[in-house]
Amino acid sequence: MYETIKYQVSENIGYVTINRPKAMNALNGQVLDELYAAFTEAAADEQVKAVILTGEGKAFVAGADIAQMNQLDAIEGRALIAKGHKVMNYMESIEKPFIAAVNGFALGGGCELAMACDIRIASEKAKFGQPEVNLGIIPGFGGTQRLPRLVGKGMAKYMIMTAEMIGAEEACRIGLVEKVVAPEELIPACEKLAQTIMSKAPIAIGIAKTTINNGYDLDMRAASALEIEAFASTFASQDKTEGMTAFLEKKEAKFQNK
Ligand code: DAK
Repeated sequence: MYETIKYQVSENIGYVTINRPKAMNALNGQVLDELYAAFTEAAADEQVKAVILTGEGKAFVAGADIAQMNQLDAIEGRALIAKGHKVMNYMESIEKPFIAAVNGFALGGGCELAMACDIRIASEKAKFGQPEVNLGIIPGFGGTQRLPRLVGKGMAKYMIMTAEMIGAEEACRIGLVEKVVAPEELIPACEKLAQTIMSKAPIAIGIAKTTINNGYDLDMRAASALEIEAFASTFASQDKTEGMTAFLEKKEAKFQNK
């Protein structure tokens, strides 16, 4: 059904793999459309409780498709860029955890796609960069905004203005990824992380994700008000009763997503 990505569900995890290895999984309009469709499937599927996003071959995603971008006029370019924003904003709005399994090059739009995930685990072979200024453009899929929010303004400017590629360990040191593992450990480490998160109360996980995302750009007072209401809504869930009762009865909680 999909041509540029692979999507499968196994043991409550939706696996999305960008599958254009000959073009280093570069993002063209079709990839973005198919990612949006797969994320919509994952969001609607009650069996899916977490998503792992990765790339086939030696790249995670080596950026927007330069061959396609080169053909576009300003109006068409604007449409492509709007499509990218739509996909990445959507990932942040879905109340399920998205884990980026960064297997190789995550450049330009690829680094931006990884940043739109909730948590990033990188293979020791991964490389990150925002090389847009080499092409006479700037990051266009949220990189000027998400990168400084993750690594600080100075480091974001360093990466964007130099176009320098950094390795996985450096990416971890600056806060761009949360963990670095051996290549063969990448998917197992992401699965273990997904299983840990899936063992918690799903409603609380979803509300935590959206409260962090929605509150991040507000001032502290408005963000605190948001947290109060979000917190209160967890008290309406049966999972809250289950979690607290199980603790007091020294039992394991069995969450129902209710
Ligand atoms: N787009 C299209 N093809 C790509 C590609 C890309 N981003 N990256 C690699 N490829 C293709 C290569 O052209 C090559 O194709 P063939 O020659 O085999 O046909 C094949 O993948 C293998 O690549 P290499 O031969 O270069 O492989 P290497 O191992 O030597 O090098 C590399 C791997 C990832 C370091 C290198 O390929 C590279 O530097 N790639 C480009 C990285 C890059 O600059 N990415 C783009 C960043 S800019 C916008 C929308 C979006 C954006 C901006 C504006 N609007 C519409 C306005 C976002 C922009 C970006 O993401």
